[in-house]
Order: sequence, then structure tokens, then C-alpha cells
Amino acid sequence: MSKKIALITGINGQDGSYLTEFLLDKGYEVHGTLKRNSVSENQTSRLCGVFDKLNLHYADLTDLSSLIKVIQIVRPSEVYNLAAQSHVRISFDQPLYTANATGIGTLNMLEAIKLVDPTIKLYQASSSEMFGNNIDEDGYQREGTPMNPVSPYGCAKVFSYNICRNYRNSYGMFISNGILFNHESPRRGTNFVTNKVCKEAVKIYLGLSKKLKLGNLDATRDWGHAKDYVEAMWLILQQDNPDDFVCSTGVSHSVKDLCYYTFSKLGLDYRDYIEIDKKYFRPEELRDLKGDSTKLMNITGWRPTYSFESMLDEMINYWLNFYKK
Ligand code: G4F
Repeated sequence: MSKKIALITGINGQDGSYLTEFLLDKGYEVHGTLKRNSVSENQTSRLCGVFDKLNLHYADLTDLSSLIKVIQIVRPSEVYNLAAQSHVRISFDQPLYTANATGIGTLNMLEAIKLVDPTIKLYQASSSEMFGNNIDEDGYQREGTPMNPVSPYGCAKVFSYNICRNYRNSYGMFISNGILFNHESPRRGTNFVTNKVCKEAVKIYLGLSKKLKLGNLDATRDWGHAKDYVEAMWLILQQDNPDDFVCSTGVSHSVKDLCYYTFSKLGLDYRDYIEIDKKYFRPEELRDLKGDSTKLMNITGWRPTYSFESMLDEMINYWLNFYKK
């Protein structure tokens, strides 16, 4: 049987890098798109372990012609659309860019696939941010929970989610949404709260820093490990029929819990080091996220392997090793 070919947009991000490793292990030929960046040095740092096994192409979701070209060259059987402006607070600073990249970019990808080869399967990275502050009576968000986004990023993701469903229903294309709750790892950008807290707590522990400035400590999130979640992405595309699935751990913690656990692991009391800075609050806050992934688990057999604690232990150890080197 011929090798399966995957194209990943945003291949150099946290999820792109774990998905690349996962698909290479499964025997795929892996291609990815990169956006031009004036500092090229660190652009592929998350891919350093697999760099020589990859095929990289310059393309951008906001440039339809570049997507058509890369799909014509690569002829993938599966496309994983992970690229986006994915930072929620920054989406308030750059709303138009976010709408363009995170919203219209998905439509560009759909058009590119429809024009070149509508039999290509598409995984769309949808997000729990789409639910906003809507919660079902039992405290969970799931596939049927009404969407009520509270950020430009969330609004753009709802557009992408809906346009994917529209193309699936209108043209019979194999397009599936994975509605992923927060997922983290040592490869997470350090301007997201989990890796910011782990990195800064380790710096304080080692005497390299004195204070950590944070925003809303009361928000709760359902945090899983990115390595587990890329397996869900793949499983979603291996089903007989396209569909939409929530992917989450079903357990939520507050930002305060995150600080308590991380600082305590290092023998510190977080209350001695944290300062609240208004600049990290969002104009409209998403208070609580907790996902029910029963559908994903029943249909695909997916199970998370990391707990909140084992994920944070890995991240704390990463930063301890990083600074000790
Ligand atoms: O780590 P965060 O920035 O993640 P957020 O906003 O939940 O978004 C992430 O998860 C979404 C899934 O629902 C993805 F779609 C999205 O792309 C991204 O991956 O913030 C988590 C919570 C928020 O409530 C925020 O207000 O932490 C709070 N927080 C408190 N202090 C902070 C900080 N967040 C950041 N980034 N930095 C702080 O200093």
C-alpha cells in the first residue's frame, strides 16, 4: 500500500510538532507549511528532532494561491489545519488579523481543497473558546452546548467551525472538527498561562527572578496534554464518517490551583511571589471550561494518558533541566 501523505498547517507550533512525530511513527510522509518570519533561527526549534524527515513549504492561510500551490505539489490524503493566531488576549489587540488568519484562513483552505481535490480529508482545529460562558446544567460543555464566543479569536473559530460543517453538508467533503479544550506541554508558548507559571516558578526557585505577574487567577480550565490530543486529531480522521468531537479531560482547575501546585512542587508558597497585573485580563473573560468527551471516547476509543499533575511535573522538570544546563 502506498504511503499516506499528511499536510499540517502550523507544523512548527506545539501541536504541529507533536502531530508530526506521531504521524512519522505511523509511517506517514509529512509535509508542513511555514509562514515567512524575519527571524528564521528559532522558527523550527520544536521540530529539531525530526527536521530531516520533513518537507516544509512556505504558505499562509491568508494567501489562497499559496494553499492551492502547496496542495497541488503535495497531493495529501489528509490535511490538519492547525495554523491560526491562537492567543485569546492578543486577539483583542489584533482583531482583524485574527479574523483573517483564524476565520477566513479556514475558508481559503476549504476552497483550495475543493478546487484541487475534494476527496482530501480535513481536520479543523476548533476550540473550546467557541463556547464562551455557556455551560450545560451539569457543569460541562459538549458538542451540543450552544456557542457564545467572548473574544475575537472565539468568534473567528466559530466561523471556521460553521463553514467547515457547511462545506461538509453542501459538497459531501470529509471535514471534521476537533473541539479541543486547553492542551499544554513543555513546548507550549510561554505567554500561555501554564508554561508561563512553570517557567517563572522555576526561575524564582533558582534565584533568577523575584516576582510573577498574572491576570485572572479565578478562571478555571480543563487542561490536558498536547501529546494526547494529537492522537485524537488523527483518530478523528480515521473514522468512516466525518463528524465533530469534543476532546478534553473532564477535570478542571483554576489558575490559582495551577500556581499552588507548581510553586508547592518547588517548596514555595505562590502567595509570596504573585502580583496581579491588569494588563493580563481580557476585556471579556471566559470564566470556566470543563469538557465532556464521551462521544470521542465511545466512537474512537481515545483516552487521555496524562493527568493535570503529571503534565505539570513534566513541564516543571523541563524548565529545571533547561536552567540547570
Ligand atoms: O493560557 P491561556 O492564555 O489560554 P486560553 O485563553 O484559555 O486559550 C487557550 O485555550 C483555548 C482553548 O479553550 C485555545 F483555543 C486557545 O488557542 C489557547 O490555546 O489562559 C488561560 C486562563 C485565562 O482565563 C486567562 O485569563 O489563564 C488566565 N490568565 C491569568 N493570568 C492568564 C494569565 N493567561 C495568560 N496567557 N497570561 C497570564 O498572565
